[in-house]
Amino acid sequence: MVAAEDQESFFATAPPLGDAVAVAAELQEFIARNSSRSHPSEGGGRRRIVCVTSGGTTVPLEQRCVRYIDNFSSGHRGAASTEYFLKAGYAVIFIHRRGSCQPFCRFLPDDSFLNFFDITTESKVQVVESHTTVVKKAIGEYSKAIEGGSLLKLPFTTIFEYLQLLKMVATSMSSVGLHGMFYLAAAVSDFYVPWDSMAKHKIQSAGGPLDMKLSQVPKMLSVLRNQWAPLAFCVSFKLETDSEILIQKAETALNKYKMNVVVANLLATYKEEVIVVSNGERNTIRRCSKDEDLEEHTIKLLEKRHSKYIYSGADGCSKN
Ligand code: PAZ
Repeated sequence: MVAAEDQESFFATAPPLGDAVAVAAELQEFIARNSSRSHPSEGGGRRRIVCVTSGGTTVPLEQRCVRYIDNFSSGHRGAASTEYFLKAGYAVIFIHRRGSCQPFCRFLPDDSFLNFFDITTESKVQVVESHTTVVKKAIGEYSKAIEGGSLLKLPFTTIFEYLQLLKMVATSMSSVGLHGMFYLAAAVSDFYVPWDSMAKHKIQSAGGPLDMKLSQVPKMLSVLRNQWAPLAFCVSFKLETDSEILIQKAETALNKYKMNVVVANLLATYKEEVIVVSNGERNTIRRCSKDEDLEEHTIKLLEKRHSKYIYSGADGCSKN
């Protein structure tokens, strides 16, 4: 359990979200709209909402930030998973790192973006023939999600922004009796500099080597489970570099934070293989070729598990 004071002091001292009022209003409107729709799966019921987190959080070292510590994550897993959740009929709240990989844009390379276009006349630019299929598909699917109101994108950069957004989403869903799913693929900092003990200005190098003590970020998975979203279906991720400890760490997270599922992956193979760990079960999902998305299989499995959870009544809601 997180000491209540640690959690309270994290939020009390964190710099508030810049546009908290507007984000809260947008979020409430999204939740109300989607929860009044029906889910396309068998048996109907309310539309399912999943909160997908994606990308790495930063830890600023200075309040007027010049330097920061970052976490490994391109956001590809979160973006791909969002696409498959939308396909499965979920509405998705996509909490993502600014500038990280976005749903439906995974196949558009950012380093050679200009290679996609040709100038046809003085005033016209068009997508080059060889890329039209992929661009048309991306535009079509993205527009459908945005115009259909089933995708809400909320950006973060720092650990402070990320945890405030996660809390806001979880408590906004719970406050209307909606439990939904949390799919926590973001790579979240374990250590940080509390805002009130952080240097205000750029740290100067004239003073010699930097000696800095980092505090532990309160373990918010336990707060999510125990306070913000007690009945939600929670899926967390565990990334390790040592295969010897991966499963044991995933099982510890499963039990300690009462997650429904922990998806375990190794840095060396995370694009090829994940192990889905839940109470008494382990499923290894491997992709057969580079053209395949591991996330397609993972989301199919999670959708089934989520349905079972809902139909067992574990989310505390009636099935109709
Ligand atoms: O974002 P990405 O596709 O580059 O990487 C995904 C991942 C490895 C960050 C994700 O699968 C994951 O394990 N997230 C949790 C990381 C952690 O243990 O903090």
